[in-house]
Amino acid sequence: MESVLSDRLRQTGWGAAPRAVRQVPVAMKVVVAGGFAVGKTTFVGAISEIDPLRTEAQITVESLGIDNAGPINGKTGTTVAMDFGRITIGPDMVLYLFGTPGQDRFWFMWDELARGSIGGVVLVDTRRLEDCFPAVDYFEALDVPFVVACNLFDGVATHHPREVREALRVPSNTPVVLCDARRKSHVQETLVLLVEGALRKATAASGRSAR
Ligand SMILES: Nc1nc2c(ncn2[C@@H]2O[C@H](COP(=O)(O)OP(=O)(O)OP(=O)(O)O)[C@@H](O)[C@H]2O)c(=O)[nH]1
Ligand SMILES: [Mg+2]
Repeated sequence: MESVLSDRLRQTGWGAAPRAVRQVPVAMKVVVAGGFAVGKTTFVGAISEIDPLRTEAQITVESLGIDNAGPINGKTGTTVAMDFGRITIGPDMVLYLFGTPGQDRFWFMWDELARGSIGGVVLVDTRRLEDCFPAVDYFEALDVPFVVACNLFDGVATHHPREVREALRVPSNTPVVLCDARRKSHVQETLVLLVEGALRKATAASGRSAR
């Protein structure tokens, strides 16, 4: 993560900025959101360098007809509070990942998890696109950068990212990418895009306040 991220930041010219202008927080918090069973816990677990903290509860028969995991069979647990993971990016930079619970009855947790975050990842199961609308709306309302990551269930892209972008009508500066949440390299690339977006936004804001 460290080398990929620092290489990419150099390409964007970020490394050339004077330290005083960078205002990079020592700890960056990222929220991983999306609908029920879109792979949020899997995403955090694929990259966290510590054993991720998970708050999974057993799915019971009472939730049948309430929690719709769509075509995903065999899901036995669901996040009821959050997932937590950590990635060290450099000697003075750490990324903390917070995965949200996916079921709408736990949405009250989102504000707590999002407080102080640099932005978010919206994981999407393109077979249930509408399930990600609340997460997209949430980050747009917060006005923080986010990346839409279409989870490649069964390694298959059912829709082109361009189609997903059109369907979600996300702003043109919001990346829409394909991402297998089980693969560390995919998760890493998604997070690099998010951090780049957050840094661009911070640079633009510091430029405005300097004027
Ligand atoms: N084939 C495939 N399966 C995946 C992928 N990502 C997640 N899964 C599976 O999909 C199921 C749901 O994944 P989770 O990571 O629990 O999803 P979640 O979004 O955290 O679910 P909730 O917390 O209940 O909302 C699990 O059985 C995963 O093993 C993927 O990229 N491909
Ligand atoms: Mg989960």
